[in-house]
Amino acid sequence: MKLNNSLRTRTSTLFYLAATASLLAKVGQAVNHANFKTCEQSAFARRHRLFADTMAKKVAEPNSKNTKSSSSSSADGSTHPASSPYSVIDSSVHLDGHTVTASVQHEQAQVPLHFEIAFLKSGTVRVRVQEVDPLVPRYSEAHKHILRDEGSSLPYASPDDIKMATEAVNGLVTHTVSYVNGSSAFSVRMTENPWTLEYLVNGKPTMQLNTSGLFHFEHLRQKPADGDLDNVDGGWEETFKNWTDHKRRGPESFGLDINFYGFEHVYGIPEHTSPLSLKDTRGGGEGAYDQPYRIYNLDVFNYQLDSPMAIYGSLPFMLAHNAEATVGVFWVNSSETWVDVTRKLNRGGFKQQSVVNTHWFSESGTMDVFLLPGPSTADVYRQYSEISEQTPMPREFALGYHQCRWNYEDQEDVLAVSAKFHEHSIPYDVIWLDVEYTVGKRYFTWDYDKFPNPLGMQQELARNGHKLVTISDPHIMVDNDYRIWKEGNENGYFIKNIGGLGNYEASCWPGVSSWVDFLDPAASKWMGAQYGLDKFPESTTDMFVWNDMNEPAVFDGPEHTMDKALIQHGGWEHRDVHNLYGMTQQRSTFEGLLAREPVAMRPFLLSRSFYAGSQRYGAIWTGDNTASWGYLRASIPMLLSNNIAGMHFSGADVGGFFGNPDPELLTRWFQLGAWYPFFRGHAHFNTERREPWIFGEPYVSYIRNAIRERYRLLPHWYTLFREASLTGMPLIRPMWMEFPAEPDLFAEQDTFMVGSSIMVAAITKPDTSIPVDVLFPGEEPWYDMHTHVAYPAQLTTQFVVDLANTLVFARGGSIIPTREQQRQSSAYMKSDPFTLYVYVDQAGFAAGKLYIDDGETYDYQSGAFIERELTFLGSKLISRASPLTKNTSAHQTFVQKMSGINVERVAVVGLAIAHNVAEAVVVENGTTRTVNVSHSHSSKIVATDTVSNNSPCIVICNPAVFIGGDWEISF
Ligand code: NBV
Repeated sequence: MKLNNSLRTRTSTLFYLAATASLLAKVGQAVNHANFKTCEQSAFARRHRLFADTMAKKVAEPNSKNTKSSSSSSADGSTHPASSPYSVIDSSVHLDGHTVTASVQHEQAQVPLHFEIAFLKSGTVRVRVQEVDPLVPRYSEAHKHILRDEGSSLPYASPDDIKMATEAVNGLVTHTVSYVNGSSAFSVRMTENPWTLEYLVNGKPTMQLNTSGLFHFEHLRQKPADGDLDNVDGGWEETFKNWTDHKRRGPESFGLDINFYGFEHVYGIPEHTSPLSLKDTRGGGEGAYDQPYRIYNLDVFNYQLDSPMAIYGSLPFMLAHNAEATVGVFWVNSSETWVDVTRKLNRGGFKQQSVVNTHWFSESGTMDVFLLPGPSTADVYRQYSEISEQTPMPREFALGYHQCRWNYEDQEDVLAVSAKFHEHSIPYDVIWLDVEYTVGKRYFTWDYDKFPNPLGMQQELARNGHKLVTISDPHIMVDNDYRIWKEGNENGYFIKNIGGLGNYEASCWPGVSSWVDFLDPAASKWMGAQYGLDKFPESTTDMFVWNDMNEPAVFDGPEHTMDKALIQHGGWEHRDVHNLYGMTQQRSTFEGLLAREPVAMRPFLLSRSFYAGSQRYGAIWTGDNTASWGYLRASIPMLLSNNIAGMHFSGADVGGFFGNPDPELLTRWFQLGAWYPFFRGHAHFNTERREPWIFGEPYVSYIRNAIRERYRLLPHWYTLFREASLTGMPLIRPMWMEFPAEPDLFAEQDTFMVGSSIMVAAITKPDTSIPVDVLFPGEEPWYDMHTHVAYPAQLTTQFVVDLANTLVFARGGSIIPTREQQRQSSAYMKSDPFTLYVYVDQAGFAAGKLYIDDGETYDYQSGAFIERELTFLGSKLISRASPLTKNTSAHQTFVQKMSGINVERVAVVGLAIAHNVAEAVVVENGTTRTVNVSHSHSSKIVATDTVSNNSPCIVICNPAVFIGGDWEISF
């Protein structure tokens, strides 16, 4: 059925004009802080901070009345003041299989709490707490949405490997639960009175719980009669601006301190604009914050840089790192959460070490926290992958460049932009349509005045290997003539008003709208089905999806989102599940896209909001940034933090959403964006056009080079996704992750790694005459990837980088696969040959991987992939199948399909060998042949220092070895 423009209602148009005008007025302004709560304005958060203050005072005055305070000693002699009103009820500690249970009680409350402390196979410890007998059920299903297999079959340790011993240590009854796994010994020491928990790895304390005494659990209670309602500090109701939040269950929050002993740096818990190494949030020195990091998905217009404010997405996963170890914390809860960070640095003290104190508090639900012991970063991600699914293999085209704008006006505009890319020989994969393609923001409709032939448009794009993405938001316009609203209403698929009766209605883009309740499996399935080819008019399998505004953004709601007391599926309040909203929409879209084709193809979708678990469904981006150097620079720690937390496939709007970038900024943004896992240019409708060619020469050439570099390295990116999908390792990594024992790198955020073999030193300041310092870490040489000039490790070098250049270095010891032929889109590169760059280390060694599959189906799960391990030593390059190769018929068919796809070039960089080598010997399939070798030296030097070590580069010309076979090339 074709919906025509008569469906555009007055409400929608008027509303839209008003909203647009007010937006335009605001662009360029700072965030309106008054619209968002501070910690002091969020009643439960305020209570937890007050509690923390009280406890801190008690520690300072240990002899004050009513204080249960004592000091316990750690294995290495460190002491921690434990002062807490909570203690274990006598004889309640039991070891039952892999779980220790205990009942814990506040010194004044008569409501016992049930604690479960369990070991998982890899050494991860899970701590869960709620009332022994809750008055009414708490929301305890967050893990079902977040964890692997809905958290139902986590790999717990075998009970035989777990032992518990009880003894008195310094007068405190202490239970030590030990678990040995391979060469690592894990133990948890729990004191009874007060209750504390310390996690030791190989005898060393790492994470400590409640050693600052901040564990605080607001047990559920009867609501007093209205007249007697004792609304202690916002427990039953609180007001923010014009909104009053009536809490039907009263106060039900909880908080806990998790202290990282021996650490100075913590990372993660996106999405914030804070630096990579998280700043202190209380009592810190200059530049520290005075607010905790907030974990509450919000549409924050004009978000501020260098702030702990919540923005669109979040993921409560934190890492702590020191030169010896990395450990992690995963806080599984879907309600509003805050995290305070304070550090005590103690670098020289006898037996005293630095500690990072973190204080976590959530508004509702149950306490469910995982402690991941590491000790290496790879171990932490292995442990994380045990409980949380990792990023799956994406659709290959999604790694190419995406061109977006609010809005490409009409069909002609879309096709003209596409043609311009071809005219300028700039590859791109996807062109995007923002809200204006619809009839009055009714998703799943087309405005046929602007897009008279959407099918023809998609076919035209597809002919050149391009895809289309259309936007689809979760707010559904209230309109009885709009099929989606009508069906959703008839079936009760929308979020309900407070009290549970009637659809919640509020304003968003289309005007008065209702919101799909994705928590309801039937609603989720129904909405997902709208992406079916039979449902979404004129859609094709080359069309993909963008879910925006899914925090959810509500124009006239508290903090621009939903009232917490609204009712969702199962009778739960929105309060309990707020942070899941975006993720559940992503899940619905993902499942809908998956179901739309007879043969499952990997979906691609982009979401603005995210939460733990979102990584399973697609990419996210950092929302509405601004065209300024500050936002360019901030994109690095933001995307690194996402990657640290497991939300790998992320990007920032290239060019900046608001405002107009000048040519220098735009060029630098493309040069950096080419290294974002998700690479998309986007702009607000009120900005001037800034597609790659708009500023003419020389900029268009610089931008072309940046995009082309992305395409050359697509094989490397795809191989990195393979690694992430198997191991959970970030795609882009902070420097410390690859060089964990170099403290100078622990806070580094202008330079980052792409996988383990490429270092990008971002240029995020204007004025090309200002030198950029690069520290080359590790022990092996680094090679400028454009010039092949080598830089020795442990040297800081200054570079003056003109706008044509970027600073990208390959790590000595790595092999990086590329495809050098430039095409219109990644689709046309599928049969192209590969080039292998071998960057040798000091010993003349290098290793790398290459992973290839069909880039679109799930056949790789049955073995339809090629995964090669490449090793270079002593002037010989060897290709062998990775041990993960499955010799199934699917594998054989795929290998057969790939036959003829060869290595067209091997470039060995940095190997000092005789220059008279003229040929190489290729051994493949039992036959031997010789091929030509050429030599080159880099000539271009961008460092200001004189560099004498131009690296030799030996190029083996067209060895023509099969990319999927065993072979050796030597010279
Ligand atoms: O759909 C319009 C925009 C979109 O372009 C942007 O990327 C999103 O972050 N959307 C927000 C809604 C309104 C923004 C002012």
